[in-house]
Amino acid sequence: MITSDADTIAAIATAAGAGGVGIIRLSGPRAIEIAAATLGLAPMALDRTVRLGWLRDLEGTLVDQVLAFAMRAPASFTGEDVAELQGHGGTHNLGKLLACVVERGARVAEPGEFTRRAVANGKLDLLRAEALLEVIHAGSERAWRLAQANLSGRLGLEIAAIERSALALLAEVEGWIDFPEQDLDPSSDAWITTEIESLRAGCARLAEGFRHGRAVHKGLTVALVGPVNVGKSSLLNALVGSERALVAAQPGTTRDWLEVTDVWDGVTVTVVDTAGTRGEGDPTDDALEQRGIALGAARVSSADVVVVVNDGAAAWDDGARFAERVLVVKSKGDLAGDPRGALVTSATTGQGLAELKGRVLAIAGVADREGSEQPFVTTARQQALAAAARDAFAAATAARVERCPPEVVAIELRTAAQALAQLRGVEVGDRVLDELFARFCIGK
Ligand SMILES: Nc1nc2c(ncn2[C@@H]2O[C@H](COP(=O)(O)OP(=O)(O)O)[C@@H](O)[C@H]2O)c(=O)[nH]1
Ligand SMILES: [Mg+2]
Repeated sequence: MITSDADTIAAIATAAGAGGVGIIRLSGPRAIEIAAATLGLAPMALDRTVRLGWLRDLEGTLVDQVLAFAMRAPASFTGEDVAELQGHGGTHNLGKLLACVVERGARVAEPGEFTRRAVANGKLDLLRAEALLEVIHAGSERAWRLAQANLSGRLGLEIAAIERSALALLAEVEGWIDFPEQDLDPSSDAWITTEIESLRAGCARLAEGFRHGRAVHKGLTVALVGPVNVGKSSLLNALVGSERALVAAQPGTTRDWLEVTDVWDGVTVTVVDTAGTRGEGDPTDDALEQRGIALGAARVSSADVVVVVNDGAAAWDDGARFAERVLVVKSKGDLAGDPRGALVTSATTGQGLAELKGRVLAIAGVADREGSEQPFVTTARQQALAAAARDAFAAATAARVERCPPEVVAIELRTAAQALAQLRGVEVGDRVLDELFARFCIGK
């Protein structure tokens, strides 16, 4: 990746396709000069005041009428000189505008390069850059709210507070290393162990909250499984409130797997209906149906939650093979049958459907609305570092309990503080940045 800050980068900042307006954004030392030149203006003529003008290519041909303005470093998104040209929307038109700035010396930006420069120039920390990506991609109300909360810096503040406490404890413990003769009464520093434990708990909450963060951000997949005719397709239709899957009294109606995306309590949920399996006495020799069953099985293995549907007529399936991601349901609750402690639902009457949705979200680790007011980590990078800090605090506690020398406790506290600093984006390597910004679109 080219990251020379001497370059002036340019990109179409608005979404592809037809649109009322489209924006070309430039950033770098020549951004304002190049943008001004396309309008036949001197660089000084372009500032925060919006100018209307005709943009021309190098040969002087009129290309489009645009609004233009500039923000001088460091008062811009990237912290560099930035200029924006707002032309008419449309892929072809914006491609023309972009070509006009490229032929004057700008380079087309890499994905996420504007944001990367903002991070490099201290305009945005890494956590907020990650949140920015999530705001752009938010597909549900709660995903959006979580992303905006992290973008506002809430997560960063919590992590910085834990890091500060860790450094304060480290200073205290290092004091004992320097003055070993000062034989302290062990009970007088018991508060240190208590404090380390509370920092460990804070990091543990962050690491475990990843399940919530990920489910809310990416949405979750729920697969309905069970023998033919237990009412899986009916349940899917009832859950999403529309007739998406075919329902029939004859077994083997669902041959393919089918996905329907819905929003449950503000979270995007993809419900997968699978071709039912058949009992031993009734195997299907239909190759198509067998293929459908195999495809469904693959989809089930990657589902976040598996709902095992029993109607009480077929052999009871307790879903134990799905371990903790299973919810067992007794369907057709309007008919007779022993639910054996399973959640009773009925596609006909709507019984148990709200309960099913709530339980699925809980199994996927989604916190209830009150619980979700706290900050959450949302990426694997963040989760790994929160877990590393948690483990280092746990090791520090263990060292205290075992009355290890203060040097040992200090090492663990320093490790925890380093993990937290990296979590905030301090001193992270180029590889981490390359990976992160590659997920951005060009122009952001
Ligand atoms: N009484 C009653 N019948 C149901 C219910 N759900 C499904 N059925 C019936 O059970 C049969 C099989 O349903 P279907 O959804 O196709 O099952 P699938 O093979 O598991 O997808 C159909 O005749 C449905 O009308 C329910 O909640 N109550
Ligand atoms: Mg079906």
